[in-house]
Amino acid sequence: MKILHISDTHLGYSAYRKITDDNINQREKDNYNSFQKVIDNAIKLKPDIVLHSGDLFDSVRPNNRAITVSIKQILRLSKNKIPFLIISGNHEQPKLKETGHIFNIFEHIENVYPVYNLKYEKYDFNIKNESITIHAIPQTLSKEDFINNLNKINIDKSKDFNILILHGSVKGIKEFKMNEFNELIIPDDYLKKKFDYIALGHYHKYTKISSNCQYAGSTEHFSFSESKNEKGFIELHLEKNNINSKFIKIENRVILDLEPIICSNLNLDQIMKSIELQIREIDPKNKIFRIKLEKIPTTIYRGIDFEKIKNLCKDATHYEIKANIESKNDEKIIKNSKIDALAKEYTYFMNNQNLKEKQLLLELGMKYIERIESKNEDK
Ligand SMILES: [Mn+2]
Repeated sequence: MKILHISDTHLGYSAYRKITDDNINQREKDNYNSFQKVIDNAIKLKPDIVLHSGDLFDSVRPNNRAITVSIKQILRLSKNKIPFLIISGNHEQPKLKETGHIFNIFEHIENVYPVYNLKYEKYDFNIKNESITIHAIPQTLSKEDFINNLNKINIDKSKDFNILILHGSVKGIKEFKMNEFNELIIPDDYLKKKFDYIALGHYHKYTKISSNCQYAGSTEHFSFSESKNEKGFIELHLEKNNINSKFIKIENRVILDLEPIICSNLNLDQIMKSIELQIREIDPKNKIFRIKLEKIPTTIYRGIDFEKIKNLCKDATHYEIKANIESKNDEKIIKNSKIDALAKEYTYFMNNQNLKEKQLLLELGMKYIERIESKNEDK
């Protein structure tokens, strides 16, 4: 039996300011393309089942484009009679039941099995004379609920295969935490149970915990910290007492977190040269990258020719400069040129407005700018 395991597609995610010719956020569009590539692969590989281990959408209320893309791609599987089973992840799970769940739109689509009712559900399939049970737990409202549901699962020994699908981080392994307030913790002893395969979602890096327990990872890079990870999905071959799996990589837009330039013993000219060299080496066209300046004194930072850098990077999809500034009184300041640019623009705009509440709006606006723009920092 052939199964594809995909995860964390986060449809509706957007980032940075670059927009496409049709006025869509470039990163939002990139992410739709990555999802489409995965479905293209699925159609080509003709698996018996496709599993999605959560965070199909980036938010509880995805925008209309994200919904349209999801339906369009999932219908391709449906029309090819490939069962698609998906559990809800923490990103798309509303905190209140009354909100209603976006996965409701997948009800009544043939061959699509959305699991989002806050509790354990079990699905049986018979495929080419082999039987399989999929034990699925979606995002629950509390950590206790999650454990209670885990305890309800019994492996069905009458079936050829039993698969478990979950969305959460593995207990005791700090690396798998995404540091989100509602993430669920999977007890590690649970992963030793005799499932033929455990399909995990939530952690964005493809990770083989054991031969039969894997994170598929996300299908797109969602932060600089993921820039070194390959993105794709898992192809599984299940045979009696034998599982074979391979990771299938998809091509995404290039994202680079460049090696930091240690500035403490360099003068302004040398720093500018190092920056220029880094930019030339990567060829910025259509790429996303971050330049990092470490230990740069305030006085030198002020002299950086940001206009020149902007010009060298004009074909990039996005670039930013993160500077760890060292001031005289040893105070550490982290500057981000991107935040600076928007903040300056906003301050200039506000100062030219004739409004009574100018000062208040200026302060509020700056707070929002910092909050939004630092969202993708340091991840
Ligand atoms: Mn998640």
